[in-house]
Amino acid sequence: MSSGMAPNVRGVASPGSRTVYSMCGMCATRCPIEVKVEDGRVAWLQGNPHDKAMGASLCARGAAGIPLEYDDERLQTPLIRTGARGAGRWRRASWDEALDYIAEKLRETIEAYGPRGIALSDRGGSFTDLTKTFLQALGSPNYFDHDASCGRNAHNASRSLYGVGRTAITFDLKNTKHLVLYGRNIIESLKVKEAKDFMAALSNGMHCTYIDPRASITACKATRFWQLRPNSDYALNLGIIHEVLKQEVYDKDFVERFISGMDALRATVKDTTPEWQEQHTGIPAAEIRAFVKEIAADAPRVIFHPGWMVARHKQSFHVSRTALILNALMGSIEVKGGCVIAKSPEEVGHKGLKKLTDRAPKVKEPRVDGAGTVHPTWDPASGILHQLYAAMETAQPYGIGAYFVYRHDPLTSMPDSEATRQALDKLKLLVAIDVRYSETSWFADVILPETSYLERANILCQNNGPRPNFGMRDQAIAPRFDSRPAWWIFREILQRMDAGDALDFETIEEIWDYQLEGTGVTVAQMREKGIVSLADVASITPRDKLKFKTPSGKIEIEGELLKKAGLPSLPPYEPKEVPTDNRFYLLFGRPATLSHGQSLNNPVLNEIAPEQTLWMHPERAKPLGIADGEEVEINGGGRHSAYIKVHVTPWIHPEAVFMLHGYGATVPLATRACGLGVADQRLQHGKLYEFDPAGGGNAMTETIVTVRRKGAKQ
Ligand SMILES: Nc1nc2c(c(=O)[nH]1)N[C@H]1C(S)=C(S)[C@@H](COP(=O)(O)OP(=O)(O)OC[C@H]3O[C@@H](n4cnc5c(=O)[nH]c(N)nc54)[C@H](O)[C@@H]3O)O[C@H]1N2
Ligand SMILES: Nc1nc2c(c(=O)[nH]1)N[C@H]1C(S)=C(S)[C@@H](COP(=O)(O)OP(=O)(O)OC[C@H]3O[C@@H](n4cnc5c(=O)[nH]c(N)nc54)[C@H](O)[C@@H]3O)O[C@H]1N2
Ligand code: SF4
Ligand SMILES: [Mo]
Repeated sequence: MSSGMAPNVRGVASPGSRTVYSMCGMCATRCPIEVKVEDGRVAWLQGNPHDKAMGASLCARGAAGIPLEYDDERLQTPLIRTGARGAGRWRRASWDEALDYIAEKLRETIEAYGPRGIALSDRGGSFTDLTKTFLQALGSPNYFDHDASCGRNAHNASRSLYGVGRTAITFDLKNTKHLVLYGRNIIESLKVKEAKDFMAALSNGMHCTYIDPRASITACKATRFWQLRPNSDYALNLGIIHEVLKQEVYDKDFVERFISGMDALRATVKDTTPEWQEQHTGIPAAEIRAFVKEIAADAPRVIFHPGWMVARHKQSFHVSRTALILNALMGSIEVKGGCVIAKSPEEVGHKGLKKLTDRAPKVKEPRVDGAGTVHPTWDPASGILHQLYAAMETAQPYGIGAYFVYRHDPLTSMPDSEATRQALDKLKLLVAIDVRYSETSWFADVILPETSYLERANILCQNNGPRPNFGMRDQAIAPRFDSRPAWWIFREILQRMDAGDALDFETIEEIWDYQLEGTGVTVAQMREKGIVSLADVASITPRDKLKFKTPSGKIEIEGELLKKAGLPSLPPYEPKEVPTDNRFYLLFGRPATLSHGQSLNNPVLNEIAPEQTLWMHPERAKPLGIADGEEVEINGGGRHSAYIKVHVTPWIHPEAVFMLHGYGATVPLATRACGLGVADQRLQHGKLYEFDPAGGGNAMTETIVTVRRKGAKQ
């Protein structure tokens, strides 16, 4: 089995042409796609036209799936480390060798720490039924997703108010009249369908208020742009809520029937006037008053987007929370052009997919990060990743010996790579399952190559939403290298560990049959269009039937979770330090053509990648003697220094500098990306264990860096 195809993984090398419906894998949005295959090669990729919102569109990254497929600079065979961790010395291994090696180390881990000493993190989302089953079968509760450095604060904020996570609140952008975005750079940091709906809505006259310390492309499209001070959005929202209550433009019927805790809200915003917020955010009080009149006229078709992590600081949870409260005040919940709570198949009269996790015994051990117990506001379903690393460091509350990173690159995605590396180095076993050489895989003990998204099939996924559906990633072509799909890899490890039969399937079709049991949907139907929609029209619950999934059935401004956690439901705004001299907040973001750190080695995306520069306001550049286009030294926490070209522009707030994320890779085998640009995560010194206590997410935008001319004195 050391080379060629594993007997139970299909080879698809048939001559002639065919069309396969599948899912893009160039970012975690996983858009539905149509793949044209000619003589066993991918000839064309486009959006799946059977999904109306998608049409044939793809973004630049999606279209660059073909150059990734035919690039040889990706993982080709299992590798076992021979030198020191991170030194880049490897030996090629057969799958049997690599998997036996892993099983042996897992047994050592179990002996030292018990099964709970095994952890896994992945990219969250549609396919986690597989990874959760794998861990559950091994007997460990320690499944994590990537989200502590992404949208966790928004997620946990949503749970605390509405009783459902962030992805369960969807936005009817097409029909909205006013969209409010807090650093949600919707057309650069994009999802294809959402970006299309946004552009269509703008053409139909939608207002868009965009709030960001820097002007992104979305700012250029918006009807109003507020360049607020970094990390001050909570003050802004308290100011807006004050004015909404004062002008009495909230939906009184909705508030009366569906919100609990209005007294606490009134008390919190009593003095947070538009003038008060102006002191903190820099946004003129008169603008707040005008804005509130405008949204009152547009209500209830008004959406305050709770963001992804607006903007990744210690009160982010409350920024998202107050944005979600504003939606409730405007009565924009479960209305056309507002926020629609996602429906499960069961809620629209269908059976959902059968879960693989039901095939493994439940795990009773407590989670190592205390999510859901020590930290009641943190969703235990996927935890808070940095606390896993804290446990690797301290062996508290218990030790962690083995860690799988699957479709996840923490050395790029967690702040302070040095601290992350230090924690990972405590492990007995670090396994990376990836398709290319990530920073984390280079530091791992074993690298397992997964077949690319065009060469493999995944388990089916269930997408809850206004119109829930089942989606399929199907195999389009035969693998080019000695790689395997994830379901096969996890199955093989469980078999070597005698860990039950939860994943004992011979083919992906067998898994699909199991998942579809009782749904009335067949594999053939799934293959026909790639998606099976379970509702003809978007399901919006009428007000007289509306009930929220919280203990009280209402939107809970004061709820049990925060109370249990001993945290205030509406804390006062905490003003942040104002950095002066050569100190700046380091803000970051992404361009439309790159996905995090994974795209820069793609032959085409590398060619069109924007030059990474450091945006700086002229008022701050001048006293430092820094001119536009000059190379400067940027330093994070006095530890990590790098050189970067400055872009002097008034479109960044004077207190901050901004740079693109995803640069500064160090793996020599990824020759196009290696050494290109600066890694913001390495400048975020000390931020691995700094987080929002209520949401758990990392406080990355509180990073302060120093900047000086090359050769200037510190
Ligand atoms: N400093 C800083 N940190 C950040 C951010 C930032 O802007 N700045 N952004 C944050 C955000 S929003 C997020 S979501 C996270 C993202 O962090 P990650 O989830 O770690 O990043 P990704 O690039 O999505 O993908 C992770 C890995 O999946 C691999 N991969 C891609 N396709 C496949 C596949 O088909 N199979 C397998 N097995 N692996 C695959 C990629 O090669 C990559 O190594 O980073 C966060 N961290
Ligand atoms: N092209 C592309 N698209 C993507 C991704 C990708 O990697 N590439 N990743 C996907 C993922 S995983 C995610 S999470 C989303 C991320 O989507 P977003 O969160 O919308 O995107 P970012 O680019 O991380 O950040 C957007 C803006 O936040 C601003 N910001 C920084 N500090 C503050 C602040 O204090 N207040 C406010 N209001 N704004 C602030 C930054 O200046 C930046 O312009 O994008 C998704 N789409
Ligand atoms: S947004 Fe672009 S890269 Fe991401 S899944 Fe969709 S098409 Fe692919
Ligand atoms: Mo993200």
